[in-house]
Amino acid sequence: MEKILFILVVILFASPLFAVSADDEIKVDQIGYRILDDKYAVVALDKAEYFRVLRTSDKKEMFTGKLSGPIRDEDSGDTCYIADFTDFNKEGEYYIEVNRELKSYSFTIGNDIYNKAFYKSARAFYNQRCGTKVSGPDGFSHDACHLSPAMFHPSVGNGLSGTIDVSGGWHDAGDYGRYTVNSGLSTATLLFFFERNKVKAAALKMDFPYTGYKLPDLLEECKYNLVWMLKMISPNGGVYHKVTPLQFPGFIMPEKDTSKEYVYEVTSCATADFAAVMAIAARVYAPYDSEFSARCLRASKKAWAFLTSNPGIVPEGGFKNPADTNTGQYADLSDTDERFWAAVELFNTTGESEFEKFIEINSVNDDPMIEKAAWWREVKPAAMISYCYGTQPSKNMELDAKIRLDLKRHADVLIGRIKDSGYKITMLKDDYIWGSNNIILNYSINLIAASELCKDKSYLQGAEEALHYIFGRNPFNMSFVTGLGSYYCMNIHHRPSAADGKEEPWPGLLAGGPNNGRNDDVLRGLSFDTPPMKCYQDSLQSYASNEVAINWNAPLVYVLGYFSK
Ligand code: G3I
Ligand code: 9MR
Ligand code: ZN
Repeated sequence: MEKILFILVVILFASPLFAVSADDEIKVDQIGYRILDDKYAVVALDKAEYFRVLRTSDKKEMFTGKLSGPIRDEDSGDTCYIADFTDFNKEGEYYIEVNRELKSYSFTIGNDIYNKAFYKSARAFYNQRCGTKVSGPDGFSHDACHLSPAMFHPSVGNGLSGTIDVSGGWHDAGDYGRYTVNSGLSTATLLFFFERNKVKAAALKMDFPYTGYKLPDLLEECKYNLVWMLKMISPNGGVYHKVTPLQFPGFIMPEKDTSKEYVYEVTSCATADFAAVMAIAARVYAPYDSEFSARCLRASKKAWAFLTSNPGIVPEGGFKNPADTNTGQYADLSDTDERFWAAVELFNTTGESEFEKFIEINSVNDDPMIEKAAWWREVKPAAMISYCYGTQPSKNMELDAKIRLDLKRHADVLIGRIKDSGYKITMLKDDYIWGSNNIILNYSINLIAASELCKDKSYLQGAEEALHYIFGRNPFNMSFVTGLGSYYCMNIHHRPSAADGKEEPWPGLLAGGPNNGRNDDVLRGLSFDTPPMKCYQDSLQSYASNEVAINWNAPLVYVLGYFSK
């Protein structure tokens, strides 16, 4: 008996869980903070006064401070004190202690803290590949999947019937569908990152199990999805909305999913998003792969021609699943922002006046030009920023200046929100929607853009605060990205993670996050007065708060990449 007890004690102390245990009230970024950054931890307690920063290796006290606050944080319902240890600038591994008993998780102070997370979140795209075998040093793998030709769903019309090869691309999310609208913005976000941070982006190594790749890894990865997108263009230049089965499959590995896949009708939202991302690709790939670049530009222009000959939303009222179908809809009542974005990217790539005119006409009523985060249904913020980054000599400098001015105002508003918030974030109560973690990261993309386009580096700190929230400084004291941080979500709604027989979820994936819309039974089961920032559960069943998706991982890659070294 004693022997068993002894073994139990040894196991307990040797287990990683014991080593990383912490008290939930003391919330830090479990990855860490860069040396010269602002450094805040949040202490969610009714009463506390002082904090200490201790070195993990020997528990030596390195820094002490007085907590500021408290801030009554409405969105979380928490009383938040702030531990500000900005002045502590020594590289190393530390934790925070409050009231001489409560401890935080360990975190690192150093300038290369985001490198691993950048790599993992980017590599997650490779892991989402459909139509091919996936394997790698992380130990996660699946066999080639979804290779059978898809059927045209009868609702497609236009005399199209029979089958079509639409294999490839990235699995959208926790399901295995491929959706043009979402693919467009996701790939574009990665290409924007590449275009605006060339040296760093081109240096990223993604450990592909292939030889013979010639492009920078991130461009190889994006090309894999773009090649699939090119299969989705229909004979008239319009682009099919999605390829999915009629119903979501069960929790099985992709190669086990033999449900029949269908291609759905052309939509103007899909066509415009396609035109935009193909135009971006045309210029980003030009120096590396002129043939592919030219192919993307031709496809983009063909899609644009479809849009000009179909000026209203296609189909009328936007896409809706036919009666026999129950997969993702990416339903959007308006395609004007998507069309605007297509025009911006085509202008940035070609400089042609047709696009410039379209941009001018379709922005006269925008006031302000930007005040929100981009997401799959609302792409105008991304378009506005892209216009300013554009370098065509014929661009309208007055319009450019107006966007920059409004971007600066927007950035000031975001910084103000961070100051007032208990968790030091840019989010509004209404931002806690399905995929809210992508809203906070897209705000950061806006702040990074503001810092570059309005020449004010102070916005960068605001952009980085989002990472601190994502990696643990949140009500759950949990990292929302699998495999990163001491304590991260384990039960993501991701079929390969649930079906592969491993306890560990697939790495580098960002959970959707708190969703006050409560669009699943788990969230509806939470008590009625749960504050918006707490409408989340690390549960496999909570697809509306704990699924992962390419359009949420893409801004994560962007922001991590920006702050990586
Ligand atoms: O914009 C409104 C907002 O104004 C309102 O306050 C709020 C209240 O719930 O709703 C908001 O709209 C919601 C929107 O997401 C933004 O959260 C819609 O109700 C909601 O239906 C919509 O959910 C989408 C979901 O699919 C269901 O269609 C998500 O955005 C979208 O990310 C998600 O995408 C799915 C794919 O369909 C299938 N693959 C997985 C992927 C990720 O979950
Ligand atoms: O697994 C599906 C997920 O990928 C979708 O985002 C989500 C919303 O469309 O739906 C999930 O599927 C669920 C379905 O909608 C309702 N029954 C349970 C399914 C699996 O949890
Ligand atoms: Zn697949």
